[in-house]
Amino acid sequence: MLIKTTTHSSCKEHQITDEKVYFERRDMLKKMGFFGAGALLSGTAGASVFDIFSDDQPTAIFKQNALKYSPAGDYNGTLTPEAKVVSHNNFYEFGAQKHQPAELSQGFKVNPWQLKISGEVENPLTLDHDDLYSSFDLEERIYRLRCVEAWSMVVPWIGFSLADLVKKAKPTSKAKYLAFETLHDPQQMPGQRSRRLGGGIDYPYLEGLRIDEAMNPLALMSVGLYGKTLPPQNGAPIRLVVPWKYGFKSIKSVVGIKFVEKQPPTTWNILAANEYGFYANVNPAVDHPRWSQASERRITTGGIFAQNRIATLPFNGYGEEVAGLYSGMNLRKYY
Ligand SMILES: Nc1nc2c(c(=O)[nH]1)N[C@H]1C(S)=C(S)[C@@H](COP(=O)(O)O)O[C@H]1N2
Ligand SMILES: [Mo]
Repeated sequence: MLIKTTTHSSCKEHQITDEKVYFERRDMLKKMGFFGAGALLSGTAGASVFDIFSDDQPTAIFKQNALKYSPAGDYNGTLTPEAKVVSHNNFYEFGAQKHQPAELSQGFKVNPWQLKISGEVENPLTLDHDDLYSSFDLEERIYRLRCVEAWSMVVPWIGFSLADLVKKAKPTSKAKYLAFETLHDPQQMPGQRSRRLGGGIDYPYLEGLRIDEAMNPLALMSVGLYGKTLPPQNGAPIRLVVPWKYGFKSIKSVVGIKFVEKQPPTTWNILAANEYGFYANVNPAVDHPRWSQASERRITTGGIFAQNRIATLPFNGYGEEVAGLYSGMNLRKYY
């Protein structure tokens, strides 16, 4: 990935206010019984609880389950302000500069939407727009996101376990990998019309996971953040979040998940195989050919070059949960 030289120096009161409003809303939901084994949920076991939402504007989603995951390591309650999470983005389909996805994706239509689950499965299925919010138990998970470019954030996602989707699809014994695909719609995605704007990528954007990685409880299909449906720039209406891997694995605006026998091709690996591997596990001991991965800039409220620099942790701090997936593997070779 190219290091961009555009800076954003917005450190504004309202970003802190966003966070305050978020926590106040959480408190309110808590009082209303939406957090934990809420009273309103009794008798509706298995049903998701969410409010009426419009198609294009991020709106509130009520979570069903108690918070099950929280970031390890240096995390001390500091979320990246919502205003940063939705304005400092990598989504090359809407431009390769950090500020462009928020600006160029605002008319993006996410309803109707179809996510097709196909390939080596007994139960192929298609999830329509509304199914994305109602087919699986939604929960909130606060994860660190570590971009391969050496910046990071802490994001309160809403979503469901990818493992739940895998179980529903019933993989055959031949299914060894999952191949993910982003929407290909040059009319809506200007980066797919212009190689310069789209960073030279051949679209659609492709990603993949080994099936045991997909089954790990940390792997999340996200449909929201900060208590609302995903804004377009963060991958509406549904995107993958794999917190122990570099951010480029967390593919946005997914329309296809195919279960396959062989390791599938992936976008950044196709573009520069010596820089971006299939595994892309966060690893401070293996540098990118053009920069160190030993530390990272934690995005807080300021510009991208003025952040506190912190040590990068193996598997982004989730080693306890995922290191076992790679036991015996040479992580320098399989970067
Ligand atoms: N389809 C698609 N998915 C994508 C990308 C992209 O350009 N296109 N960028 C990736 C990269 S490099 C990162 S760091 C994360 C950023 O997610 P965020 O903007 O929600 O923080 O999305 C990933 N998913
Ligand atoms: Mo990234």
